[in-house]
Amino acid sequence: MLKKWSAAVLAGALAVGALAGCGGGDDAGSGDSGGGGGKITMGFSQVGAESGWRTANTKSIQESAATAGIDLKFSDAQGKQENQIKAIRSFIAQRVDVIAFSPVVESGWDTVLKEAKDANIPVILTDRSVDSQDKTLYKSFIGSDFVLEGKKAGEWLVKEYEGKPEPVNIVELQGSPGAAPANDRKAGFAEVIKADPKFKVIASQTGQFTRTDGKEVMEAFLKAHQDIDVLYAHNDDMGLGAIEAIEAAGKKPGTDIKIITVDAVKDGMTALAAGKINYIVECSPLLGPQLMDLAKKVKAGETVEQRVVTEETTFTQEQAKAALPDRKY
Ligand code: GZL
Repeated sequence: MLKKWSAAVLAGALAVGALAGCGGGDDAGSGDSGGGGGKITMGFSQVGAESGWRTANTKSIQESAATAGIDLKFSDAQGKQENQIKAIRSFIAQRVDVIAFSPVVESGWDTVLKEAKDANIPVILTDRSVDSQDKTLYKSFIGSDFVLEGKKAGEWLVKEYEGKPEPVNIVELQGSPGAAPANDRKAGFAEVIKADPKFKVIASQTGQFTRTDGKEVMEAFLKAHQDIDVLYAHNDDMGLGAIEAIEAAGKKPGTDIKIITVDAVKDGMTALAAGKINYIVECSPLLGPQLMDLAKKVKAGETVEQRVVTEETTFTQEQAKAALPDRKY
């Protein structure tokens, strides 16, 4: 008798387990593995690990996925578009529930995004956008307005040199070639300073968003130009590398050469508080929580905003001193 009873219990237990598995399993037909109340799986392709901002952004994505109970498949593209395309194709093959990525460059995404759309896997862009004309290729883009960031940098410079007639010679350290923040921060800054011909960009070159390249390019700028008044660097890391070059050349960063950067990571804010940088335009890397909320809404079939602009501000030296103690990154 006992044997028959235990067999029935075992059969029942197996049936329940199987049902629970169906809810969390992946139904290859629709690619819907979250609909049955199962864990959402997100494939995320990250640009790389080029800067302090990127490190903080990766931390935000990974911690937010864990908090949201989302199973994160994370891939580091090491700055290469072909690696991101490979990762997205792998996520499609694995039939993840949602794909999110920060496009290393703006162009060349339509083919692989169409493959994700044909596989019925929603895509969310985070941090950087793409120049695809077909807005149905992604559900939402969450990130900063980089043109506005460039304009804020230009507006500070215009105010700083108000009433001073002499020419203002500017050198510019651009972000990585083809990247939306590099293109847009350059455009926004140029748009503002073109109002007054005294502002002259005498040299502009990519520093790849890294300290190492920022230092090397600034060394070259200093060798070629004795009359540099201002450095505009598209991120803190290149500005920090440039500070090393400026000091090695016997000049005082923030005094002999005024410096404007973008990001507001801790090392940048520390240099700003010390007067080695003069102004920082913030670009928040803490996109994780909003990305995970968007992923859950997209997976639940809810309509989401196609464009989510992140909140950010600007910092002077005094503001940096006040903000540093509470800085999260
Ligand atoms: C901006 C981000 C940029 C940062 C850099 O959203 O894409 O890339 O400004 C980072 O520090 O390397």
